[in-house]
Amino acid sequence: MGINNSGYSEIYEALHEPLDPLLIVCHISPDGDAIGAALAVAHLCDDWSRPCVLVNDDEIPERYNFLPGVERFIKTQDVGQMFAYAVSVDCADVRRMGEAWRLMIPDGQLINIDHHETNNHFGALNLVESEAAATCLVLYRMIRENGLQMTRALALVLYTGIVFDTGGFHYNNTTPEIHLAAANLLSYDIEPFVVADRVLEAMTREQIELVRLGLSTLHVHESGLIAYVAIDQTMLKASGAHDGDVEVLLPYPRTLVGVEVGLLFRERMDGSVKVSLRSREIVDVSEIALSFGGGGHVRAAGCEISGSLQDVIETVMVKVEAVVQRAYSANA
Ligand SMILES: [Mn+2]
Repeated sequence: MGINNSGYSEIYEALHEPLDPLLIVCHISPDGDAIGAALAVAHLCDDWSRPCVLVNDDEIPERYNFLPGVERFIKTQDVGQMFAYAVSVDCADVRRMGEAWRLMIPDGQLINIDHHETNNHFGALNLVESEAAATCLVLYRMIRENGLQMTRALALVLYTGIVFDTGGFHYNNTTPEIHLAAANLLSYDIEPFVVADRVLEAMTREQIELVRLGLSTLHVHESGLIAYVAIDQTMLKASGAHDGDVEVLLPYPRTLVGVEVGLLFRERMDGSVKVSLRSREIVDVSEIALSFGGGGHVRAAGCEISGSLQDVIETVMVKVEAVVQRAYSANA
């Protein structure tokens, strides 16, 4: 456990004891771990008869429609109440909560439950375990340590977060502990194929079209160590896909043999560019993301930079080249 962390029982009591409604927020552009973790807290609240509201600035991607309770998410702009109690899950810093943090009253109590290395302990109470592969694993530990009851709905959302953040048990964050947790969760009548299919594999026709267009932009650095794809608004419109669908392109640049850092650049409507970074074995991409005001993990990180797509690509590539070069000379 990290510095300034609260214990599992303290977090449990803070979630369980107040009767006031709890605001549950996961990060903007929510992914499987964020959504799973937010829903897990909501299912716990249901078990305790504590009212709660699930809020996000963004739409929940349709691939998560199979999750119990997902229809309860409300867009931040549609929430007409303020909260004295809130929990953020899978958010490395307060900005990742988007506009939803404004729904807290000034003296409100925020509980920060997360697993990002770059988490800055912004909560009144913090449970940040950066060695955990997923926020859903942090919640699983909290549930087990407090002897709380597991239900099928809870098991399904937690399993989903774990599958997502381990890339289907592919990444190096896949530990014996997480397999044991997954085994336990599967015993609640969970179908592993349904989760892997919906969360990691299934693509809509529009998403496949986006992959086709996106891969045509593939650029490989002369070193062979860096590759990126870039999606602009024209391609997004041509594919018919939504903004949140662009993530389907994320795995490809790093998949190329020999590539250490793979990047995805996506042009946003507001004149900014979202940059997602993945590394294979050596480079710490969270450091690169952090230098541009973003954050994340050693092997997966992201940031948002204002500027034109081409300018942002150039700026980021200069930084990535320098970091890759340094990493390889240190390893030589
Ligand atoms: Mn996560």
